[in-house]
Amino acid sequence: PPVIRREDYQPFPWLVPTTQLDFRLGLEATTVTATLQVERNPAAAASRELCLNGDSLTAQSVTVDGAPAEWRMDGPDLIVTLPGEAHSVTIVTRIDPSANTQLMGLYASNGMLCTQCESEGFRRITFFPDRPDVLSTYAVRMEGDANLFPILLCNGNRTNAGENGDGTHWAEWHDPWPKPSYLFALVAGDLVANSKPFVTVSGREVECNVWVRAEDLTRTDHALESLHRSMKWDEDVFGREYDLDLYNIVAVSDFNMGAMENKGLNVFNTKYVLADPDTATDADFDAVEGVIAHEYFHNWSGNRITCRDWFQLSLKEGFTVLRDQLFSQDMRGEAVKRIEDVRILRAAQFPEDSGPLAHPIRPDSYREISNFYTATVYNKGAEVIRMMRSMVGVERFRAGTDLYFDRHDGEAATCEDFIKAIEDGAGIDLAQFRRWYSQAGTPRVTVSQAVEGDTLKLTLKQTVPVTPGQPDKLPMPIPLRVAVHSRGQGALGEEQLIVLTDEEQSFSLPLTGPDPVVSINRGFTAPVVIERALQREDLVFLAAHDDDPFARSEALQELAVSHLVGTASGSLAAGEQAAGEAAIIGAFRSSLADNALDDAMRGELMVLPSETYLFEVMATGDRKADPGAIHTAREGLKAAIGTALADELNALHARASAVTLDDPAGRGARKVKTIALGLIAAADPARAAHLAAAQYDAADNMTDRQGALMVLCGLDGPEREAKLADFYARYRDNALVVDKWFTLQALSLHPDVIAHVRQLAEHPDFTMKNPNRVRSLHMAFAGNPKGFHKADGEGYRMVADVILALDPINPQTAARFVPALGRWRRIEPGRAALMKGELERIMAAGNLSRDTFEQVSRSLE
Ligand code: DPP
Ligand code: ZN
Repeated sequence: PPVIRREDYQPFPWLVPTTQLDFRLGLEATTVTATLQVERNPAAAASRELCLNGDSLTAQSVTVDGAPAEWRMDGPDLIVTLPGEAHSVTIVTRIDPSANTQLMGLYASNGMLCTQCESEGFRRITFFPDRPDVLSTYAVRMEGDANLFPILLCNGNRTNAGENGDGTHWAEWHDPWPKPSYLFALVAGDLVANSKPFVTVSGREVECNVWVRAEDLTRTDHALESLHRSMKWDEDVFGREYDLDLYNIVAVSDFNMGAMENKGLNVFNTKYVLADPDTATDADFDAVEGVIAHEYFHNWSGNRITCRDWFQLSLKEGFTVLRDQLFSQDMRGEAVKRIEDVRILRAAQFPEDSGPLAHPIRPDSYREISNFYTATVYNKGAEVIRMMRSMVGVERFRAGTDLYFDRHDGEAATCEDFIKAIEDGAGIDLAQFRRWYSQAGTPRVTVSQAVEGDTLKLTLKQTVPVTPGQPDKLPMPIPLRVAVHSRGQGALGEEQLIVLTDEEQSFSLPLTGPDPVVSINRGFTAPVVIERALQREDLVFLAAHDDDPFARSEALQELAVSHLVGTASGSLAAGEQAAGEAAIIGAFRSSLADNALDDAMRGELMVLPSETYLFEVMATGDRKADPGAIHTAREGLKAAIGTALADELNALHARASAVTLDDPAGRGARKVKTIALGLIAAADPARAAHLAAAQYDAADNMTDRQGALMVLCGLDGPEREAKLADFYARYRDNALVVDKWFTLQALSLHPDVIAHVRQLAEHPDFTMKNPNRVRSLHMAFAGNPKGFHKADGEGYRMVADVILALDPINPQTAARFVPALGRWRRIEPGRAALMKGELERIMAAGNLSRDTFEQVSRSLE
């Protein structure tokens, strides 16, 4: 497959001012008649040929201005010869939605028809210039069986509808806003809506609907309320008002991604719509709210202003992730949300940035764009824009985004356009900052300090690591919020923002008293790794006293990371080992006793660093990660905490168990309850099994029930089997909860987890055709460090088998499994050879999709 390069961008020679689509819908045969009004693009090199992208399509007929046209195929694409300046091109295609297992284009799901077009799915529906810089106004007519498809939905507004009198009916839709093809959507099915109007800031009433299958209607209130909150927030915080009179959300159970921001017709994975306390956890509720917000915010950052080409993906995704993060911070509390977001960044993006698939947030080349919907483009992209915001402050940032929306409304823009608008609107020079868009790799900042009179001299040194294709790196501006506290006096210093721009630079900061302790990268102002040798008592001081709650949790993480990596690499002296453990236990004890903390924050302080992140830290420089040693060290620490703090943890579990479902403090209580249970389980499995079974039986909500079952899944014993069976029997008709049942077993700490996963893959409810189900079992397993990294390579083999089996069915989802194996270079030699061997076996199988081929070949380079 060819490599596509950012620098090769050329505008399309033709404009397509309007597109008329006519669908004769059927599950097995759908006929599409597309009429494109085209005219020469004065801004592009002239061409007599119109190249229309296709993917697995055959043209039934092609006419130009009503007469048979001169056309030919060029691989999958259709080339029409056009003599004049402006023409009407009509093409008829026929597709089989029921055979579409890739879930790109038009496909059948659960008896309904729906679409997914981003990035290049529209070309599986009809021949079209399927690129985001070709904006067109769409008019659509849909016709189909009135029984099978009582509801017919498309983008924009419904302009007309009627019955044919033969059991079929039709609807016409018009979207007044020009859009790229990837934002097209159509849904036809037997659906019901939960509706509630939203009145915009200028007093317009918007009909908001959440469409689901009838049996799911009772679980849609949270999504609808989340939509309303998002609409209000975007008006208040970014000055963005919704621009149609209708906003439809449809929940679909077969979906490759989380959700899709199609204009006026969002299509969602059911996982991010349906929620009630009996079937969804508190975390699920938060995820629904976050994804609803994300897709809504795309209406401005993505739809009104879209991307010129797919290399600019972070223009809409990085910015929209930042917007949804800020929204969730406002809804649920800033510190806890920030801690969660940084945890995700470290677990998902840092490994990407240090591995064979590392790429800048604005990539330079790709073979298959689906592979670039990554944590780098999304989450690091959000961090990069967040840094701009931190440097200029909230008000000037708003001036910058106002200018961006104003300047580029209706355009297909570039990341450069965004940066320029922030520069001009916020009044900041971002010349050097642009390197964050072009350089991959997580910068490392080493910190040293010296007292000089009444100031502290802080010396910072940055290195941006070598990444594939980028051997030489230049220094980048790194904004860091810092404060200098005094451990001697217990005094807290004032916070200020410093920006490291050189490779090495010193800053003079005021001292607050003796024994200065620097609190740095507060609030995680920059997505970097801070390297410093802080004394243990300094970290303990920060963990207990820092006035920035994020910095408190960071100090505890730093304490745990250095202890666990030291333990795993066997580099700690015996005294060090015991002292480190005691310090962590002490910090946990303080968190448990600190009445100023609420449980939501207390819970964050009790989460140990993930094994994935510990691999990252252990595999620094020439050192390799040893997954087995890390797992043992981390479980050992959990057991030590659980043993030393048994009374406190039991008391916490009891206190939290007494809080009722609707108590405002209930969420926090539910969070610490299960965390406490996990620590008790590491120390005293029998007691934990008893407590977990009781928590399971008493549960009046999914958070408690799932938490109890998660702990039981890692233990051996009769409670495990009994509660797993009960859970399945109770929820077998609810696909999203059955997904949880698969996931809990695939993620478990149980020694036989691989055998369990093998059995579950044979379960009658398992299918490779449903991405949620595949993720619930196999993706969960690939994220289970204990099972996946089993020393004999059985976990690797199992994941490679999944990739090979899934690739012909759903290449996009199959390729998502490759990065787990792709990390082999950073793992100890024994496992590395096994992982590499599996990648080679996949490569040797041949006939791979473009998606999987690209990821495997990059992983072996
Ligand atoms: N654009 C979608 C999203 O990020 C993904 N297809 O919301
Ligand atoms: Zn998005």
